Amino acid sequence: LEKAFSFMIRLRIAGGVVTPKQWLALDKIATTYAGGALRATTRQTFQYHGVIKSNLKRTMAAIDATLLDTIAACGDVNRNVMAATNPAQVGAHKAAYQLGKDISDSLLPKTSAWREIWLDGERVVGGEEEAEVEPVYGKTYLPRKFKTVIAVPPSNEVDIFAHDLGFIAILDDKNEVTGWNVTVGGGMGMTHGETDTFPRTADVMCFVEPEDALKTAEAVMTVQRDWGNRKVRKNARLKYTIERYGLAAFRAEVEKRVGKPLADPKPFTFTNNGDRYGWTEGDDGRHHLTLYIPSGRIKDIDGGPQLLTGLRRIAEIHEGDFRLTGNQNVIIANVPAEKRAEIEALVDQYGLQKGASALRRNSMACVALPTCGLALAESERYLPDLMTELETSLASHGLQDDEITIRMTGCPNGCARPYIAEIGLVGRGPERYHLYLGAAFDGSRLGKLYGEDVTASEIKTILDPLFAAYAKNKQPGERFGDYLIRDGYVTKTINGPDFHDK
Ligand code: SRM
Ligand code: SF4
Repeated sequence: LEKAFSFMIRLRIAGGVVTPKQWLALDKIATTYAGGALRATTRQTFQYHGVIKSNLKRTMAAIDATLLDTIAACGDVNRNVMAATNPAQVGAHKAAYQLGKDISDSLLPKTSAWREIWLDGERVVGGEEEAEVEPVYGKTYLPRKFKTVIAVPPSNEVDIFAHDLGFIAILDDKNEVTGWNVTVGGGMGMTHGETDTFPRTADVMCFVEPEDALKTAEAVMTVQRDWGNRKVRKNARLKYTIERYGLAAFRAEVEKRVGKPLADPKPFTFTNNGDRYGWTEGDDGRHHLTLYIPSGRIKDIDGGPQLLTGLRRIAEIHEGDFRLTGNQNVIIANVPAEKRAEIEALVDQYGLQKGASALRRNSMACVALPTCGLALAESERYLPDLMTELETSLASHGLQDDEITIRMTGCPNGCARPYIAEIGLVGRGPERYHLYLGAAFDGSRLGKLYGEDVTASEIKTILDPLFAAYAKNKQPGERFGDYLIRDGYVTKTINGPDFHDK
């Protein structure tokens, strides 16, 4: 008798765009094989948990039938490419999505192994020859995972500074994209107690014309392929390569591979790294509704919101599309004006838009226990309770409407990008966390360790006086993270190597 193995399956959905037809199929897979839940991730895709071994092939075949797959969703390759979701900026969003899709397609491993393994050996036409050579990855792929994102200011919803490679849209006065600033060397993961590992915010390296963007993406990835550390895995990400060689040498090598000098970055401004909740209207008169999905878990809750059923009902009548955001939320996008009332009625009927506090709207938690084998502490299951306590504390200081980012992870890998949240909590052991403070609200600066091995019950006690001081002393418009630095509670982190300094 074999053990009852169960698996997590992660899809690849470049830019997080899903059609209503795909949504319905993905929902069906969730109800048939994955315990009735879809889990929106911090990288704009879906995971299924609890798929039992005997259903793996059937699940993969059902995913294939939606014209989606799981290729490169894990592994030492270019992972699911994230792109800005704001459908209200129509032209810029299209350009960002297209660049993300192009990069995803061109840096996708060409192997036919996925079809061979999961679809009973069926090979796509020409797949056999393609499988022989991996034109970009070669035989040894990359030293480590590689993550790419596309941002459209003023929103930094994709957290551009947390990724190996990023493109920031530079817009003209009509909101059209004139080119892209290229960022390199961001990343979150580190190991507790090993200061030669650290999160790092990306450098803004150069500006490229639209026609050079794809070539530049490939050049950055192949320099990392060739220069990345293949001996020490914990130092293999691009962020360490940039630290080792220096940005100037890295840029020179990228220019060599692109075949021309690249211009210096152009000015840009981000205002936040969260989502725009509620309804927005695009330049083209279409309507978009961003729903807050607690930790991205789309399921029906007894006596609570019926997220799975409600979104299914909406998918059945929706003529636009759905967009997953990098903050684990869902946008019902491109709703024609005449359909809005019908969608709104379903949103109300299934309780999809229950008012969430400002803190919750700016929160994220990774999966952690019970499914993540690397978790040292709770995250997704604990953050909601902690936030209930913090909401009371914030309200007692009149801060209930202040937007403060809070993120929690069950271990230092940083899957919910906690080091760039104004309140970052990182699991150390059962019910114990490191507390990081002083990150920037727009995701451009890392926090600093403020509370070591803090027990769950101590978190509120530590934060309460800081909220009080912030409420009393903040300057107009000053963010919590900035305030804590100005008043000397924590020192400013520059970009990463100084993250562990006091
Ligand atoms: Fe992650 C590993 C979940 C985004 C950094 N991550 C894992 C694994 C697969 C655990 C494992 O290796 O056994 C987790 C599966 C848990 C489960 O039960 O489902 C896991 N990571 C997630 C997700 C689902 C978190 C979430 O709650 O949404 C996110 C899925 C991403 C996706 O859709 O592709 C997720 N992981 C991230 C991010 C955020 C991002 O990419 O924007 C990071 C930090 C950014 C970065 O990469 O630097 C991240 N995950 C890691 C790391 C540390 C990498 C490093 O450089 O040190 C690991 C462990 C590893 O790679 O060895 C990891
Ligand atoms: Fe698991 Fe750690 Fe990632 Fe959370 S941060 S999902 S505990 S690997």
